[in-house]
Amino acid sequence: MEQKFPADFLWGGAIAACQAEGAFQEGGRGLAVSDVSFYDEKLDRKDLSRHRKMTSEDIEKAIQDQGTRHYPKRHGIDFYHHYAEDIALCAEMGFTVFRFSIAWSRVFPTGEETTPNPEALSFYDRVIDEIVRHGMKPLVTLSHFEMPLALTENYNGWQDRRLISFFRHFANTMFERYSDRVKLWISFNEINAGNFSSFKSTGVVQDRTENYEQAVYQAVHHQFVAAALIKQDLARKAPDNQLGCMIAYFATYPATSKPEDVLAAQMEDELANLYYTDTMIHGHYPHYAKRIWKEKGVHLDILEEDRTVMQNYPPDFLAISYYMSSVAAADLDGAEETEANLRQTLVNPYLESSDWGWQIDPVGLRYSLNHLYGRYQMPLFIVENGLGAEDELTADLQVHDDYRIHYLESHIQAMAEAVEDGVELMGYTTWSALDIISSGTSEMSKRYGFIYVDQDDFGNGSLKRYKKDSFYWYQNWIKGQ
Ligand code: BGP
Repeated sequence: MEQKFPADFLWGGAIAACQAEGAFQEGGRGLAVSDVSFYDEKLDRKDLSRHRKMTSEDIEKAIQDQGTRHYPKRHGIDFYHHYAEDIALCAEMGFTVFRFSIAWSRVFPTGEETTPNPEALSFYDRVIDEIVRHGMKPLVTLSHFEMPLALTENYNGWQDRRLISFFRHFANTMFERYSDRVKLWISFNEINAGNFSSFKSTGVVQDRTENYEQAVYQAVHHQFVAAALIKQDLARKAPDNQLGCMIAYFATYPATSKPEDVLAAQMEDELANLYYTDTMIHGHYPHYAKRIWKEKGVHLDILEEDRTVMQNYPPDFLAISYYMSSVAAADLDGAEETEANLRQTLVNPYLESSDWGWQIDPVGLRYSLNHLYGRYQMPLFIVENGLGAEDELTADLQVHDDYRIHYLESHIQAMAEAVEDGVELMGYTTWSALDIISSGTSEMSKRYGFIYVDQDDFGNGSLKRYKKDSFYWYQNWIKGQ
C-alpha cells in the first residue's frame, strides 16, 4: 500500500484497564462492574445476547464466589505489573499514540471518596511517564466499562443523577494530576453502549428498576451532562487539552432498496448511533428524540442547567470504534438475524464474517467516516478497529496472523480513501495493542493484538509476550508513513 497520511496523523493501538490491568485486589483498587463478568465455557460465540444482561443474582454470586467461576477481567493480562514492557513493545512498533483507560475504581474504590487513592495516582504517573518517555502521546479514556461496582449497588448506576458529581470529581482529579502530560482525553467509551450493553456502560441493573428503558435513557442523559461539565472544567484547567466523545459506530444498510427498508436503516442509524453524537455535538437532543422517547415510554428528567451546559460545552473531536456494519429491514420476513455483533442486526450476504460472526466491511468504514464528518464537520479519531481471532502460537513461538494483517490493511486503505475524500482524521489506534480479555465474552482466546499473550480462557499461562507477524507488519507500515 502506498497511501500517505498527514504528517501529524497519529498511529497506535488501544487497551482498556478492565481488560488488561488485572491486580483487581492490589494497590487499593475497589471492585468494578467488569469484575462480575465471568467466563462461560458453554458460551455461544455467535450469540452475545446472554452476555449483554447482568442480573442482581449474577452480581451477588460474583461477589460471594469462592472459585466456582472464573472472572478474567479481574486479572486481565497483568498490565499492572507488565506496563513498562508492554509500552516499550508498542514504542518498538513505532506508535505515536497509546490509548488506555484509567480505572475509576482504582482511583476512587467506591466512587464516593473525596480523597483519591494515592497508590492509584502514582501507578498512572508511572504509566503516563513511560508512554511519554517513549515519545508517544497518551490518549486516556476516563470511563471504559469499569465504573465502581459500589455505585451500582448503592445508586443503580447512572440512573441516579448523583453519578454526575461523582464522575466529575474523578475526571477533575485526573485533569489536575495528568493534564500536563496527557493532552487527549475521551469521556465515555462507546457511550451508545448504554443501550446495547447497559450494565457495563451505565451500571443500571435491569431487575432493579421498573421501567428499564426509562432508567437507561435517563442514565445516558446524566452521562451527556457529565461529559459537558467536564469539558467545561477541562477548558478552564487546561485549555491546551482536548476532550473527545465516543460511540461504537455501526454503519447501517437497508436490507433492500425497498423505501421502507431504507427508512428502517435511517431510523436504526438514528437510534443506535446519531441520537448520541447529535446530542453531544449539537448540544441538544435531535428532532427525532421525542418520537423515540414516546415509543419507549421514556420521560426524561432534564434540568435547565443540563440544557445550558450541553449547549455550551460540546466535545473537541468525535472518536469511534468501528468493527462491522449492520443491516436493517422494515420487517424481517425471513431475513436472517444475528446476535453475534455488539448489537442485534441482520446478516449481510455480501460480507465475510469473523469466527465470532462480526461482519467485516472496510468499505463501510469509508462510508462511515464520510457520513459522520459530513454531519458534524468535526475532527474524527478511529480509536478502535481490529479483528478478533483465535491465533495459534507455533512451536517456534511465532503467530502467523496474515488474516489480521489483511483486515487492518483493508481498513487502513478505506481510511486513506476517506482522507482523500476530505475527511479530517486525527489518528488510528487499533484494537488492541496486545491480546487482552474480550469485552463481550470475557474470552482470552478472542485475540486482537500485535502481541500474543500466553494465557488461556481460564487464566492459565506464563503471561509471556510474543510478537506476531502483524507486529512487524505494523512496525514497517508506520515507518513508511
Ligand atoms: C468494544 C469495546 C472494547 C473492545 C471491543 C471488542 O465494545 O470498547 O473494549 O473489547 O468492543 O469487543 P470484544 O472484546 O468483545 O471482542
